[in-house]
Amino acid sequence: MLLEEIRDELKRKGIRLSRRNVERILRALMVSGDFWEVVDISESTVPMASEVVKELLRRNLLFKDDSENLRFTEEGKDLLKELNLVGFERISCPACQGRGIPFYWDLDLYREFLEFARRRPEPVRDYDQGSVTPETTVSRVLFLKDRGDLEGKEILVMGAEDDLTGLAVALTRLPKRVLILDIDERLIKLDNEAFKELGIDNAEAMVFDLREPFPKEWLRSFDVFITDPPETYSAFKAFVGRGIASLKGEGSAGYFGLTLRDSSLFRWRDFQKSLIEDFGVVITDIVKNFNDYQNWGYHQETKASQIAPVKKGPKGIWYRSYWYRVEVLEEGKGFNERISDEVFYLDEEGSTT
Ligand code: SPD
Repeated sequence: MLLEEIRDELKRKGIRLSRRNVERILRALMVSGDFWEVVDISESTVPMASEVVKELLRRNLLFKDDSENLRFTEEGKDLLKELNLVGFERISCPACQGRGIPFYWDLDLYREFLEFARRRPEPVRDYDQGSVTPETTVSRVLFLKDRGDLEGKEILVMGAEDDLTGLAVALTRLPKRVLILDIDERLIKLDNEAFKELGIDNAEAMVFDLREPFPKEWLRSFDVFITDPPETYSAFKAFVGRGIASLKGEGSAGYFGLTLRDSSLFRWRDFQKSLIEDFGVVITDIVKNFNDYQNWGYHQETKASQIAPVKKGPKGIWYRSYWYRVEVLEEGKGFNERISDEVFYLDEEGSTT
């Protein structure tokens, strides 16, 4: 009953969640007292985990110790027994960190990428930056290779170039052409300097705001797109819809990350529906926690930090996303309208920008 009671209480506050979300948060709290680790383990949005924890504190089932760790009270422990819940256990392959793709499969690529990743500028809040680890970026490239989406392909990388995925793709020297678009000119400069230094002449980076429609020459022109959209619906449409509009057609593929830290499974259902019904693609892969994000310096300024039930920030990696691959079957139906929606980075589920 408690799971449903908490779910209903939070729903009244406008938070979309299911009883399984509450169960996952309780199971995470059984193995960690660190709020950010609990968000990670339970795969919750920050508003969801914050409100569930606050409700458990209010009901005297949890308390905060002197180091701001969350602990069950005796009453809380009795309840866990009653609910017959077991603490969460992370079971994933230590060799590939659960990605199914070992980043060290191509050590030369990894080492060369690290050289350039050292030049990466600090993340900017205005563009919701927070880059993935170098191991993640290299694994993304190897994932493309594994799926036959790298060699001889024309590849478009859209936004999130703080991850330097476009640079890493180009470093393989395997695609036919790489075009990188990002709003942040610091990253565009870094990429173009790297291509010049290395004599890579089939890759180019350009400043572009993905809220704007693509010019004709980018439509139906690429075999593969890669992106990592902010999690609002308008950003999803702008990034993924435009990506699909850029694809040549049957057999072309798209890659992007979707997180559960800034969006709920309810929104994932909308995204997935949109992929199939609006964009006409099939989802071929969804790899859990493929993308690990390094903490960003502006955390204290974010809504996530303000609504958290604890003042202390995250220690280790807590923000992850799933890696999606979609493929065009007969014909993709992309989206190429201007997006003027102000709610591009933040909405009721998102909080880390
Ligand atoms: N603001 C935190 C960093 C977020 C990076 N973007 C993740 C997008 C997932 N689709």
